[in-house]
Amino acid sequence: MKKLNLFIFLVFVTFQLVATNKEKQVPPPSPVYPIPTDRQLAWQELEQYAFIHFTTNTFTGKEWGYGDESPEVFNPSEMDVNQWIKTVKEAGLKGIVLTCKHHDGFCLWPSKYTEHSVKNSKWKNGQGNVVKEVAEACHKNGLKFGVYLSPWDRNRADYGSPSYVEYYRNQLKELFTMYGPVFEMWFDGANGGDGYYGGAKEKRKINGASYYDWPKTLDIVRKIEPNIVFFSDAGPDIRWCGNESGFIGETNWSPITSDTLFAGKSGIDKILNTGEENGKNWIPAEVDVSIRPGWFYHAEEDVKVKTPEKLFEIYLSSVGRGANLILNIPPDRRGLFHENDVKALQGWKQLIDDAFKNNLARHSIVKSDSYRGNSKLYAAANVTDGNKETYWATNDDITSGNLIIDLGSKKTVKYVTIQEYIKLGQRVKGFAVYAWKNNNWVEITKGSTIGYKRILRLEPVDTEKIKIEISASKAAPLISNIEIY
Ligand code: FUL
Repeated sequence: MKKLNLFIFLVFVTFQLVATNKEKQVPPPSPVYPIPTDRQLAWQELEQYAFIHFTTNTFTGKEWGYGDESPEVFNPSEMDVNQWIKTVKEAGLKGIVLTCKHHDGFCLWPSKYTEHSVKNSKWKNGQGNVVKEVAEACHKNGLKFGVYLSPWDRNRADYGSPSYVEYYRNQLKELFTMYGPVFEMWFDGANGGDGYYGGAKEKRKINGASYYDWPKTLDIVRKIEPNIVFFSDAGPDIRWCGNESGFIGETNWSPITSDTLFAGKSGIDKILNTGEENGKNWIPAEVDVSIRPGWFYHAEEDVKVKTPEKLFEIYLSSVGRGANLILNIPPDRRGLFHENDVKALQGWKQLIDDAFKNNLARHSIVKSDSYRGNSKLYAAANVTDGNKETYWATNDDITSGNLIIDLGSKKTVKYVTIQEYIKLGQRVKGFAVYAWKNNNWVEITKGSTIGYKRILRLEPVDTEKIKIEISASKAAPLISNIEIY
């Protein structure tokens, strides 16, 4: 009897060894370039954060200050950064990007390089510092802090000459050494031309491609903050989505060929909106949109705050299509988020929580038509294990395939979330979702790209099985996560 036990044990151990060895022999797929950098990946996982537009415009009613506004007008009566932080956190936003200086040139911190700042405002008798307050509150409360510093400055007399670029760089050094860590830097491409310019009151034109000497400027910042991601229309780390209405393309490639993009290029907005299947650079998109019609607070827009439902649509057409969302919430003249905005954000969060409460796929059985080298390392079960580092993959010569998720019993399905393992590049270019109905697979939706995350809203369907079919892919598809709600 004992001998038999030993024999069974040895057979078992041998099997295990063979199996483990076999898994070791199946190498992971090669990357499909371009691929994201670590800092881009960390940024992508934030998914959504707040934008805060605040300057003299809040008190003058403008969207683009001319640059001749007296610093004295900046005087919030009840400013409370803790109210901003609380609202932002409760809404599920992961950070704040603050307009430290907008096009009007007014600085929200007492920069030593200009008099046009909070130090000459009535607020706190010139002793206040919005940037410091926001940065410190973010860091203390586990939120990321980001900087917007408008390159265009309608206040400066020397705007257009080399000394202004020096000024701009000095301010970047000031901000990054005093208020870091900073996760994202926003370079606004807007340049309307006319302005106060120290009293010259004229139209100035700069050569956008050469004036700022961006490589040198970015290098200065990167040296202080190695993990920063730079946003501008075309990167280098993150690109604009091509509109300010709240959507990225249904087809959204993170790859794009940035050296062929320049402001004013015909069709650039469309290219930024979809990215390029064969783009040479990995530059994921960010969707910037305001909770109100304007970027700055205007009392007359209190009744035009976006509804929770509209914000939910925006969530689906940004985060739900593999872009990050930067949602602008402008403080009012008190220096508080207006009650209507707070209410809309609370409603929005509730809609998200309700929609994605119970992941029906979490404990389901998943099968695939094939998996890489028949190795468990790449099996279908990886898409529901809650581990973002594991994924289902096919053999290199197979660029299509399907995953069947068995829900165990009939459930009402409203959303399907799919994620690619983008560390090895974005691959999928065609897919469809099917539901099992009356002993048949019925197609319920289809699309092109998946990328970091794709959330599909369905006509609610009662079914016990969902099939995801990858119909076309640039190389073996790699799916890391599937959720069903
Ligand atoms: C634009 C600016 O001109 C707007 O004022 C706002 O800051 C928006 C986010 O970017 O280019």
